Amino acid sequence: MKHEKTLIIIKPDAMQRNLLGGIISRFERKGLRITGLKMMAIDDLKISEHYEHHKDKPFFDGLKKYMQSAPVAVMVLSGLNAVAATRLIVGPTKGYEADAGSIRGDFSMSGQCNIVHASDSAENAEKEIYRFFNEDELFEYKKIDFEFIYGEDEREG
Ligand code: 3AN
Repeated sequence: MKHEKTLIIIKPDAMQRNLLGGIISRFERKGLRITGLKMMAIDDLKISEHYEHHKDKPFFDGLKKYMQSAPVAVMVLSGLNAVAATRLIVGPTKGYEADAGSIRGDFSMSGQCNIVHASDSAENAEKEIYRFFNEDELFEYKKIDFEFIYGEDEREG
């Protein structure tokens, strides 16, 4: 296990349904550190890069339309094992299959409108972070709660 960064997109359905603050709060209270945070409209190029693995799927056009239907909020979170820890908070792709207590389990009934994106590996997180953020929009800082979030041997690495 090591300290990692992960990319979150708070999607148009969450923005429209006034869930932004509540979602950010779930990540904060878990102990993840917010390293970057902003709103943006996702352009065609970013959609095609980000959903490359879905570009031949029948739902791609609908997915693109949905992702461009309102601005999104993008976040970079950091912490120990942050990629996997964040995916647990988010839940599996289909909201109607997600466990209660997860973001998708609590707020989504859909496989498309599923509230948030979270990177699925440290390698993809690295690519996704630099797709959405410039270096000067990311902040490395020591949080005063760090020593209460982690045990002594978990603070390095
Ligand atoms: P996840 O977001 O859980 O990693 P992916 O990468 O398979 O899931 O899918 C990316 C996004 O594509 C999903 N978050 C969802 O918005 C959309 N999507 C995935 N599968 C479907 C589907 N069968 N129908 C419509 N949209 C889908």
